[in-house]
Amino acid sequence: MQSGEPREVAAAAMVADGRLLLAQRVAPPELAGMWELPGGKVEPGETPADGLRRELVEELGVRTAVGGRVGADVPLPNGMVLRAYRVTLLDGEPTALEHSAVRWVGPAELTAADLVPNDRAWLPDLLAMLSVE
Ligand code: DCM
Repeated sequence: MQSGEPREVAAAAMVADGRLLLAQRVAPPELAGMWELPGGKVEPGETPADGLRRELVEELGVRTAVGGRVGADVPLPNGMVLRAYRVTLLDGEPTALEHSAVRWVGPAELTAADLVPNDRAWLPDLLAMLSVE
């Protein structure tokens, strides 16, 4: 267990062909139907990259490579911290195994998307990422 560090939720900023992958949440009720960067809780003993790669297998059925951070830390009400990472798709087509849908979005669709409030904070960073792809 990393002492002194809050537990982390790691989220994937996965970009391919100038588009970003969004996934539609099914729960909790107040977030259901909204779109997020897929990911989840890093387990004790996992690095954030390990945890994120595992979550992306479970949620999307894809093999990925995890790169550097995108955007700022987002403190979560439960004392955890949410962090986004650049992710590259290595193998597979992202499939909504635990979400209601997934879709690839360009800058205009991303700006218009009904993002979960935590992820909306990253919008400028995500748009910058898309514009340099
Ligand atoms: N979360 C978020 N944005 C993401 C991924 C997760 O705000 N892109 C939040 C929702 C939950 C917590 O992190 O408060 C844990 O995520 P999950 O419920 O998906 O395990």
